[in-house]
Amino acid sequence: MIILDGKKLAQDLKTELKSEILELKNKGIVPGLSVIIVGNDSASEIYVGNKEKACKEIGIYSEVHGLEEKISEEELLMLIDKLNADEKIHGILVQLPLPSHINEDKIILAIDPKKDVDCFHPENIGRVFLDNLRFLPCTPAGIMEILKKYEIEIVGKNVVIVGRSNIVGKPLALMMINESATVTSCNSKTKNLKDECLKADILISAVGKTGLITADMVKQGAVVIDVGMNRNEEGKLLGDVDFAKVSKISSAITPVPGGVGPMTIAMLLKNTIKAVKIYANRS
Ligand code: BQF
Repeated sequence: MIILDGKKLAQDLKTELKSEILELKNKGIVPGLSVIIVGNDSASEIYVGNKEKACKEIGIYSEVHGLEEKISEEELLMLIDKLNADEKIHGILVQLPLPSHINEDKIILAIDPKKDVDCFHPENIGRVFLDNLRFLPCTPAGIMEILKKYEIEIVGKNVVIVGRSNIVGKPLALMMINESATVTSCNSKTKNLKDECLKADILISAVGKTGLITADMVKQGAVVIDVGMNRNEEGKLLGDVDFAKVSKISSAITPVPGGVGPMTIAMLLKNTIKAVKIYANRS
């Protein structure tokens, strides 16, 4: 049984990206990422901290705009307009969730699609649908990269995805279809989740529920990707998968922490460097 080491892969990728950034710097270009965070959700603060640290590690200029919970939608839209026009900023990211008085869809629509490094804008999601790519959404891209680096075949495989969020499950299903997998998308209304999961050659859980995927739901030799990011009472990070038992059945599995999470961050960095090239070809 192989543990899919996302942390190691992310380190390798960062080393590659660092040398790309050095080349850009020789041309007088420093990639720039602007992160907007509203309010003080503790998980969001950790994620934004991870992004800042990763940028610093490889030489991306990053700025964090920490806004008060009570900021108005108009003020937030004004900041986005300003960043859209800012020449030193190539990528803009709004950390979700936003407070309930702000319309997330409206905020995402305001981001210049050429700076949308999270790949949340409908134009960029449309490009994922059409396999006509600009950016890829970070978590699904991280999962595809893990499979690629470990030479896990996708073509013709039964891929079962539990969870259908706009950020992970849905775009990942599109990307798996584009790679010629046979894809099943499951959700909380799925009639017999266990039977669906048992068909998977590659099983991906992106729900956010500790212990959702148990050993009896996994086919012998399946590859298991755990996107769950749950914190227990002691603040310990846990996935959706019962790792101890499932890892005895699977042929390969991602741990939490150290699996998909670090690759998500690495893909954000990759998108930010891609944004520099997109910016150079704007107009
Ligand atoms: C690790 C995220 C759910 C909802 C919104 C490294 C991260 C997490 C774990 C991280 C995530 C999850 C992020 C590890 C960003 C991934 O070592 O295992 C990094 O910072 N992530 C986010 O920005 O929003 C989320 C999960």
